[in-house]
Amino acid sequence: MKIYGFPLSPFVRKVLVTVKEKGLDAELVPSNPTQPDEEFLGVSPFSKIPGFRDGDFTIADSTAIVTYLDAKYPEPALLPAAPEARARAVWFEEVVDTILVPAGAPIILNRFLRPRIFGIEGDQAAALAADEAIKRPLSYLEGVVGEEWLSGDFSIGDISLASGLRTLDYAGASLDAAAYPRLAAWYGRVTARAGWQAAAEVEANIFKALGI
Ligand SMILES: N[C@@H](CCC(=O)N[C@@H](CS)C(=O)NCC(=O)O)C(=O)O
Repeated sequence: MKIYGFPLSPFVRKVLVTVKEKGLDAELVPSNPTQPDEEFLGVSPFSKIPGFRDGDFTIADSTAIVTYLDAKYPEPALLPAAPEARARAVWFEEVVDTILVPAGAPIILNRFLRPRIFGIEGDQAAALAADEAIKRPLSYLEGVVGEEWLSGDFSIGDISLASGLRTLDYAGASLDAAAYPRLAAWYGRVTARAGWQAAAEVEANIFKALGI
């Protein structure tokens, strides 16, 4: 199995954590979506990370990859069987992918990627506006997070949200436990899991190898 991309991307991390939660292994192939090589374009035709290969099968998009992984390697299930729980797990995944991550993207771009990776000044006004923009999805999530997981058993919703929050950590926008205490407690539960820790180790090694 191969995952193409960098785990700074919450979408790449989502796939990596999914693989580890299922007790599987995958090679993480560093791939730059702005400078795609042929192998990467072969699995991700629009040059987005993550791309994925399992034997002869290739697919891109984290949601599509996780859907494949959960069907092919069903234990433990990360898409719940009950219709309501499954729908809510996908809902939380989508809240992160389409609302929280786009709202927080200027924080990553202007406080991490531009100054630390591209060596150019970040747009601080854009980052400050994004600090405000992420409050709405975070407040919503604070209001709905339960005593254990987001949708019954641990699911793709939990993985997706924790992956998004972890990316914000890199830009110094870590979750404020005073403002979001229930979410912070839930994040602690996710990051204590063996699957998360195994993925975090892979991620740390990549960042170390890149000197970041
Ligand atoms: N819906 C896609 C989103 C993938 C995506 O937008 N990845 C970003 C990195 S976080 C990317 O490849 N951006 C490069 C570009 O758009 O050129 C997924 O879930 O995989």
